[in-house]
Formats: sequence, structure tokens, C-alpha cells
Amino acid sequence: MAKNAERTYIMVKPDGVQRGLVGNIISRFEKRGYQLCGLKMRTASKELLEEHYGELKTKAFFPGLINFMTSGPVVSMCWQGKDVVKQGRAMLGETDPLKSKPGSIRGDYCIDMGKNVCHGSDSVETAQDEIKMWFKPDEVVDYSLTAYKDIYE
Ligand code: DAT
Ligand code: MG
Repeated sequence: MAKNAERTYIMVKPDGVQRGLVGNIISRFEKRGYQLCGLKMRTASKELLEEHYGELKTKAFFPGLINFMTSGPVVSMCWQGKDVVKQGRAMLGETDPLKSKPGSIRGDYCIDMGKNVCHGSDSVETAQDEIKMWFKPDEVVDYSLTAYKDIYE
């Protein structure tokens, strides 16, 4: 992989879209210096969400989670840059918004776990799988950032 080309999958959930937080979430990643390489909106199918949250299928909250996630459109994003998977999780905050620090997305904008506004991949491997799940190959765009030299030393 090219230098600093790690990628993650970030998604604004239906509550975040309804609450008008899409621009703010995009802006946080842009301002940090990360590179947007994929962006789209859709109401996802139950099948796609069941695959996306496959690891959680035995949990009691799983049916409610799928129901919520298919209740309206989500905004899918692919972001690229140094350490973006781990940094993206830190920018999101904890799964439980009440445990999230102010300054993080969840710490600033939400209260309950089932309405926590956003998703971020939890490892580089998961990110690769999720990007494949949510984007067609030609929807993830390769391009060089002219500001690269102002972001990295
Ligand atoms: P994260 O979204 O931080 O990666 P996760 O992968 O463990 O967290 O769970 C996916 C989503 O499921 C999470 O964002 C909100 C919901 N969820 C997780 N644990 C829950 C719980 N105990 N009760 C209700 N919803 C929960
Ligand atoms: Mg997760």
C-alpha cells in the first residue's frame, strides 16, 4: 500500500442523517487532514446490515439494531490517511455515548447507545471488508491530495 493510504469505513446512521449531522461529521474528518475517497447515500437492505453487523447476530439488541439501521438513509464514507482506522474510532468516541468524551462525535451529539449517530471500522481488516461491502470497486476513488505536503512531514 502507498504511504499513509490506510482506509476506513465511516457511516452516518439514520439518526445522524435525520438530525442534520452529515456535514459536521464530514467536516471533522476533512479538517483533520483525512482524504475522502468514497461517499454515497442510500437506505440499506436488511441483508447488507446483517452482513455488516454479522458478529453481533447473537446479541439481544441485534433485531432492534437492524430495524433501526434500515429505518432510513445512511451516508457511507471511505476515508484515507495515516492511522485513520484507529483515529476514526477515537473521533467517534465510545460505543456508549455517555462514556464518550466531549469533543468526540458521540460525546458531543448523542446520549443513548442505540442512537449513537455514526459507525467506524474497528480494525484495518474489518475496514477492508466493510469498504467492499458498502462500495462497488469504482466507487472508491484513487487520487492524490495536493494538500498532502501540508498535512504530512
Ligand atoms: P461500535 O458501533 O462502537 O463499533 P459495536 O460494534 O459493539 O459498537 O455495536 C454496534 C452497534 O450496536 C453500536 O454502535 C450500537 C449497538 N449496540 C452495541 N451494544 C449495544 C447494547 N448493549 N445495547 C444496545 N445497542 C447496542
Ligand atoms: Mg463495531
